[in-house]
Amino acid sequence: MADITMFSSRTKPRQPGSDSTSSELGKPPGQDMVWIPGGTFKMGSDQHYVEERPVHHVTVDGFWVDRYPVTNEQFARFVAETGHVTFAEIAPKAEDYPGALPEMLHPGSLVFVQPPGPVDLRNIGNWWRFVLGADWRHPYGPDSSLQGLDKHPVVHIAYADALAYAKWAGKLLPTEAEWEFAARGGLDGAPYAWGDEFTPGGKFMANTWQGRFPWENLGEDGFERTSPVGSFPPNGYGLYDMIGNTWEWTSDWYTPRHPDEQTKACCVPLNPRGGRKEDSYDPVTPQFKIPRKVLKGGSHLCGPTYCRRYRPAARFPEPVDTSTSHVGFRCIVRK
Ligand SMILES: [Ca+2]
Ligand SMILES: [Ca+2]
Ligand SMILES: [Cu+2]
Repeated sequence: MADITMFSSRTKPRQPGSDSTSSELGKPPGQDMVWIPGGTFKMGSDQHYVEERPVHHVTVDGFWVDRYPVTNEQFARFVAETGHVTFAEIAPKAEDYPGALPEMLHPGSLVFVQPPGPVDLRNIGNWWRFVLGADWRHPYGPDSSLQGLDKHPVVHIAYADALAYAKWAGKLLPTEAEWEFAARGGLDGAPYAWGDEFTPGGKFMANTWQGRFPWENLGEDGFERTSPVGSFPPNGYGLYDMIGNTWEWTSDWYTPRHPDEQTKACCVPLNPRGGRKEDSYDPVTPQFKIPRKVLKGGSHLCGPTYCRRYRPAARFPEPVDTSTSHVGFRCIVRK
């Protein structure tokens, strides 16, 4: 274990450009992008959900990251220029979904629908509905619109949609390690992106859920659903909404746990890229060969009474064909 002591347990947030001069870095490759200096950090957590274990050291190179999640306004510009049609706007093919009910083989997406009273928390169907006609322009269903939501993160985005946007913007999607390093804001090992307490001094630091999930939505943080990006304080790197508001896609295939800690500094993973595609299928439904990517950051639906995933270490497997009212993304650019 001796070699591991060379990593300090709590590195101070390094300021952008601290390990490169600004002339070396050049101008940000896009508007509202922040330079994240590379470094070695403790990825994962041993204190929360099993899939976050074990804590292990990882090194990532520096990269640029979007200061905010991609907004409806930005996504609209992409669609206007490219004519991109999102996954949720295309009817699923029957042959891809053996056993699917014919009435479900229409364009649609998963929308959170708040039940009127307490429900069985083991059945996510009690609050997730596949709503026909729900898509990024109609986030709550066919009768809804983007009115007043320009600055909200875009939602109902399947993995391919996030990827298409990133390509158009000349960017990439982050790996889980890059995303988590950025979310920690330099506070290596802290449970929250802002420190040791969920609501320091009673202050809400991210758009999460207050009340008894999923039927009591108190909105004490000011928002019952998504919020305009930048509504909560930034982390140590100046990034907004990493935690809460919407989950964010990463490029890594999901693994149910992290690799073991390497006890020699030589062998600490550098820029890890997650698991293998064929290992990412849901073991509960082996008949569906839909690979799953890692989501990070939690959403406005995460709250202490149901899901405590409003932390940098938290992770969730999302099938690439799934879009919902609480998943969006942001992009990076590697040097
Ligand atoms: Ca909220
Ligand atoms: Ca987020
Ligand atoms: Cu959650």
